[in-house]
Amino acid sequence: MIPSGEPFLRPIPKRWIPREMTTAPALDHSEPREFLQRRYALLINPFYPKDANASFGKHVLTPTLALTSFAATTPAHWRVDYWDENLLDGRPPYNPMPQVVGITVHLTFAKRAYELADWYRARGAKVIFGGLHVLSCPDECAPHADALAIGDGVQLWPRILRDIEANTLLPRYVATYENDYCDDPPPRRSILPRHSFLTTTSLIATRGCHNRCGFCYLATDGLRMPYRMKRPEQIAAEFQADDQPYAVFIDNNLGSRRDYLHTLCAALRPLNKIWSAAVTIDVTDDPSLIRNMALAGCTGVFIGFESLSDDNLADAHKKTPKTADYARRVRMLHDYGIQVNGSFVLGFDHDRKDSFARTAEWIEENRLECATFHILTPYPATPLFQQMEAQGRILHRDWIRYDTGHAVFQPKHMSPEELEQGYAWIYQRLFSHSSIWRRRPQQLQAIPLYLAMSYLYKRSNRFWHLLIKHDLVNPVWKPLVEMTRWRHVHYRRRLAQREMPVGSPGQVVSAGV
Ligand code: B12
Ligand code: SF4
Repeated sequence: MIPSGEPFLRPIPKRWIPREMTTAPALDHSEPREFLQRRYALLINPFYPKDANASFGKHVLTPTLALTSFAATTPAHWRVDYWDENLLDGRPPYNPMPQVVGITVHLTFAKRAYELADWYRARGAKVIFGGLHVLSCPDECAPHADALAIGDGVQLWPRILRDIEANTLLPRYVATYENDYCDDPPPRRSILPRHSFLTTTSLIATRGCHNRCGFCYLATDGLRMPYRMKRPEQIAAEFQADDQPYAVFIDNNLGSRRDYLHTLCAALRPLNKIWSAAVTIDVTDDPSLIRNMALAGCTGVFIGFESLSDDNLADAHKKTPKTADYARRVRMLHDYGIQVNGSFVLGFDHDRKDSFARTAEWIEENRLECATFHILTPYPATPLFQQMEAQGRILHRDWIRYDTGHAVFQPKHMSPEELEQGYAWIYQRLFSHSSIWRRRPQQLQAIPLYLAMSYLYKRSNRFWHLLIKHDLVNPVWKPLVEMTRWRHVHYRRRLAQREMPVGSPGQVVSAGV
């Protein structure tokens, strides 16, 4: 048993972090205007500082689809390029100067997005902003952009480019998420650098979620996102076309409609590939679904347990099974060879100083292969933000620290500093040699791959920036992924022949974001 005071026995030393992971590349303001190339659009994912407590590996697991999804609607007579500042290749290109710069904006990198936008606009490019922060704080974003895309970029991007060509650009474009999702083209993955990620196959089959937790961005005021699904065959075709062994579903909750997930699994099964996805724990209500997921190649799930307190979950309006039943449900996933990356939110109103030790203990007892922690963060325009603001508990609006690694509100039963200390402690505990070992798979043959993946993911922060800079992410990860796929294909053949779950295959590839 972990003593409940352990997280607070001594200050947690600050972890070493390379400069590239904390500081965006400099922009040269004396740079003269370059030749502006008409019908050239540059799409940018801006830099954000990384949290030294968590794995740097997660940032190169799989790319965001924010830019590739609407890039697919770019007319053929336009050139379109992609630049992700987090891949450590320096600042985005400017020679030739793009006619249009499209930037995705989240609150944690809003400041960087504004810097980039101001720089490109001063040199003649038209800057278009889209993304979550544009939706929640349009008035803050507006002065830095020529136009805002509020909502679904897939519908808006071709209109915006048409208006730019006709010189009739409007300051705001709005689209909801209520159209038929099957009509969206597949994301344009060909613009992504293939060596820079564990896999370029980020798939998204559905948008929305049957829940509306008060802290989730899906509860943002003005965001209407009914649950929409693509046809399973569309998703299988995308997976096949990208020619990677492993895909990460970035859906908010792939398990929201169980009938849909059954049919999706049937479409993925013949591919003989592996994948992971975020689902809610209630998928385990239907054991036949878990079996079908395993048969279709699911090696891992990312589950937002959020909290081990039923009171916290009720306050957040999360419809979820009782926490006392979580352990049985985790076992069910493990029995089918599906590893569990648990996501936990720290700092809810019923959390006290002992909740860090209790959470760590539960994770170790139940052998969760991976765990991700988030300090409760009231995102602007969500019910949680409104509630905290009404109670006078918001400490500041420095969005860069709204990254779930900082306490930005006054917790109820501890100080903000104690919350941050508990957060740092729990990561340190779960990334320690002893904790990794305690959570090893029960099957002996699965241990070497588990250890290789755990050490690469959780204990290699000293090296990640080098792997990223030298384009080694995919080459280093690939053998582990291929081995996992190979073992999984054999595992599912055995599983298909039996009624009951069979042992565990190598549970290697980490699912979560
Ligand atoms: C993939 C992903 C990641 C990846 C890549 C992130 C990156 N920026 O490179 C990784 C794993 C690295 C990651 C890390 C983190 N993430 Co993340 N991540 C996601 C995830 C699962 C998918 C994003 C995505 O591709 N969505 C699908 C696209 C198609 O939707 P979209 O982004 O809304 O884009 C559409 C529109 O907004 C619009 N659009 C967007 N940009 C633009 C730009 C233009 C010009 C136009 C015209 C339109 C447009 O068009 C698109 C098509 O409709 C989302 C959850 C989700 N399912 O969306 C969380 C999410 C974005 N992440 C989140 C968080 C909190 C983080 C972390 C801070 C967590 C952590 N503590 O480590 C980190 C750090 C990132 C940071 N500092 O911002 C939160 C953000 C909450 C908020 N309000 O800001 C989300 C929403 C998860 C959640 N449920 O809370 N993440
Ligand atoms: S279950 Fe997850 S994705 Fe769905 S509303 Fe809650 S936090 Fe958001």
